[in-house]
Amino acid sequence: MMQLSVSDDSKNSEEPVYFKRYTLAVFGDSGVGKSSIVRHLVGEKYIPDHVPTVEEFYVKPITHRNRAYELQIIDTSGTYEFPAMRRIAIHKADAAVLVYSLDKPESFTKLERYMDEIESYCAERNRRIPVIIVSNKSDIPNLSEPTFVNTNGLKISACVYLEGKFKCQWLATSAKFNLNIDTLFHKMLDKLSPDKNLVRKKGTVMKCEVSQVYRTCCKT
Ligand SMILES: Nc1nc2c(ncn2[C@@H]2O[C@H](COP(=O)(O)OP(=O)(O)O)[C@@H](O)[C@H]2O)c(=O)[nH]1
Ligand SMILES: [Mg+2]
Repeated sequence: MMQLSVSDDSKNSEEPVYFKRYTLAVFGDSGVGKSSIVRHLVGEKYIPDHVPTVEEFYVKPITHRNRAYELQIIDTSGTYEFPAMRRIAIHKADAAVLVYSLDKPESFTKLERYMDEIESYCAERNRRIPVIIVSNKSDIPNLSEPTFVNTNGLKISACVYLEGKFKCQWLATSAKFNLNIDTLFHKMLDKLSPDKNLVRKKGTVMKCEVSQVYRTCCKT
């Protein structure tokens, strides 16, 4: 007689189990490399041409300190045409990445505007979110970070200036050569993880479908 075996789907489920999901919003002037940074993280090819973004949404499973996380990343347009979309992105975000690049000096001065928006929109909901400032395209030769003179008359780097002014971390990256891209997202997870010093014992890693990358795209 044929035997029927009943499988328990809940036990064999292929659904990944995450310790936590976080939404990150990436802001910065158009052309600084926001999409290239995010594309690199999710394993997509580097595109040498600039393809303007309206807003794209990526989901990236990532293992950090032996725990599986899901990052939901909002890649924004970088123009001032879409203030309502930016406001929604800030409200959704658990953290923000602000990008500038050395080949576009005006992108550095625009950081302040993004920072003001983040602070005022977050204040509406009585919250603060961690921000990391990124200097992208660090591979381009003969371009240097701006320098500033502080109140004591000492010359300080952009990194010290930004960390002092906005009280947030700074990182130099190259999306073209994959320099510091993973570090950026791990630094952010360190800021977001409530108990970052708690490392799981070997062999208790949570399940994470690292190969799976979903992407939805919204274009006008
Ligand atoms: N040299 C160099 N070029 C980059 C880097 N990241 C992006 N780019 C180039 O800069 C342009 C704009 O990049 P994109 O990611 O579309 O910028 P976005 O508008 O901020 O999303 C493209 O031509 C990219 O190939 C980088 O790290 N180094
Ligand atoms: Mg883009």
